[in-house]
Amino acid sequence: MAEKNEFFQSQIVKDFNQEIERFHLGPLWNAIPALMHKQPTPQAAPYLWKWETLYQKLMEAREIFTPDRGGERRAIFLQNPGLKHREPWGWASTTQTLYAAVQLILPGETAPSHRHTQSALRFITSGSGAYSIVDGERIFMEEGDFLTTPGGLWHGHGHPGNEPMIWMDCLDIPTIFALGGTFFESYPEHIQQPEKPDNYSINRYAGGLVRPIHDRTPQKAPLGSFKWPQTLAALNGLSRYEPDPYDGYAVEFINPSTGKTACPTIASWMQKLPAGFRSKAHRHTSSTIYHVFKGEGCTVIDGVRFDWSKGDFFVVPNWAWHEHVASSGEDAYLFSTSDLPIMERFDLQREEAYPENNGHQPVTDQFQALLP
Ligand code: GTQ
Repeated sequence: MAEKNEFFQSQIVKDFNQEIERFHLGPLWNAIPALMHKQPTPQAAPYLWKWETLYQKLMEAREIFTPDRGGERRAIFLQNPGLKHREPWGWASTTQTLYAAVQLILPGETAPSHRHTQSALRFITSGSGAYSIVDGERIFMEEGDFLTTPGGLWHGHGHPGNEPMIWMDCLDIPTIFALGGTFFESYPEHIQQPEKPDNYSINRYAGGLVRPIHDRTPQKAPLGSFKWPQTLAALNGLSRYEPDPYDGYAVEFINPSTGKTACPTIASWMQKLPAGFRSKAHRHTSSTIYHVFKGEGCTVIDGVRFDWSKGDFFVVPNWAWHEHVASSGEDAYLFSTSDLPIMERFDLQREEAYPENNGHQPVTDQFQALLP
């Protein structure tokens, strides 16, 4: 082995590699260990953004950027430090495949309607009174609601209410960029006008998974928004029984006309970790972005402890060991999104339980989050 390595570092090989580079050719013999490794070696770093930091930066952006000055939306994205080298703009990668941002809209503002091939979803972190107009339906938003805008649908936002609103966006921007499938189009007018009654799909699907009689044909987004009280009721029902050893009590948002993920490329869950709950560790090829909706606790990722509290965001990269702990004082609620549907479509999804120490990793370090 040592001899082999020496050979691949030898002058004759180096010279040859350099020679073919001129012709835009590459030497597989040197590249293969880095490109075809035994198992995933994520380039995304485990990372955590404190709410205090995100909130302060949004408040600074509030004065500087307004939707009518261009830029479409007042959104600040979470750039994974391990993926900054991607050009341009780090592909706005929060994980290798997904983008996440926080967006602020003020009373009286509108964000123009547009459509793109990227799929989007939103989770409302604070405030109420604004709407998203998706495919001609104004969907009013409140804390804890989950909204989906699958690729190709016109969407804009408006805020007739009276308090600032903040939500999380998650899109498959890095994936669509890598695949070369990006299309973007502005609506011919500033913002689309309602073509359906307000909250139409929410009202029609108020029974949860019971669907209206003629909705038997699969649609992209038959239900545009999943209201928090319904999600909570589902979690409360689930909480009467044993928790999942890795995720506590978790429900997945699904498209009621297909039974598949609410967004075709992004899976999303709300999960409750009861006070004092400690999960076991596992890892999977899908990567996850978490938002702490309520409560506090920590997640151990590859042996490093990430402490979190309400409002924080953190990333578990693909194939990273992870386990969650909720503080003893109160239940924790985590909203999360992942590229599971992408991995499943490429037949890449794999999962492994942490094999030692009754499923718990030794903790070797603690993450120091940046504060404003
Ligand atoms: O609100 O439609 O963070 O189109 C990125 C792209 C938000 C949005 C983002 C978008 C939006």
